Amino acid sequence: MTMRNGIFSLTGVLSLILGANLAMAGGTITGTVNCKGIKNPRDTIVYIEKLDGNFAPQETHAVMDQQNLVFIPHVLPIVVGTSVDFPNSDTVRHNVFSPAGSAKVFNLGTYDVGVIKTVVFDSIGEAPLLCNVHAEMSSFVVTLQNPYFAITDKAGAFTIKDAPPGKYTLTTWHERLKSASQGIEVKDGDTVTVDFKLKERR
Ligand SMILES: [Cu+2]
Repeated sequence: MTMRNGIFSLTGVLSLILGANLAMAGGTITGTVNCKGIKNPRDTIVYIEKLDGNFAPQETHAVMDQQNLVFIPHVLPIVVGTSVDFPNSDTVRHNVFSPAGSAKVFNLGTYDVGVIKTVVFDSIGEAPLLCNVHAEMSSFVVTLQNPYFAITDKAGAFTIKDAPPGKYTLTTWHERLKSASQGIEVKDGDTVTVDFKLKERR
């Protein structure tokens, strides 16, 4: 074998490996959420309901901040088992808690500016968050089975990348909109487009 052929075939092998890696990257799920009855569909979570296997919690803690008597973000989707930090970045004390019936029931007590408290969200479902000091404060942590989820922007757009190939149920969550589901099929290297029209919860 000549040197030239050697280099040529090495390039061939490399591109085969790279090609295989690209094919393993999964598919993209994208689309739009439209709604009736509320200003815009922002903060709708769109997620694959269930995938085979168990998924590791997120490696870095998720954060639900408190600033100017507002929880930031308003809606926080996470993978089950993930730790969420609740820093008090405000100028006043807060008492974060979730009411009975939440996927995770807890009460952090009243705590000072600069303090960070942490909660592990170990079961799937929604946990509304409230503050015992400020009735106007409200937000949600939504715990999901797997990391294939996205949250919509003001225009209702969402994209879930690198989803493993397969047939799934894609479902929505919004604090005021009725949940909806659609069957989808994800293929390697492909994009599936899904649009939802959501109505207000009754
Ligand atoms: Cu508060």
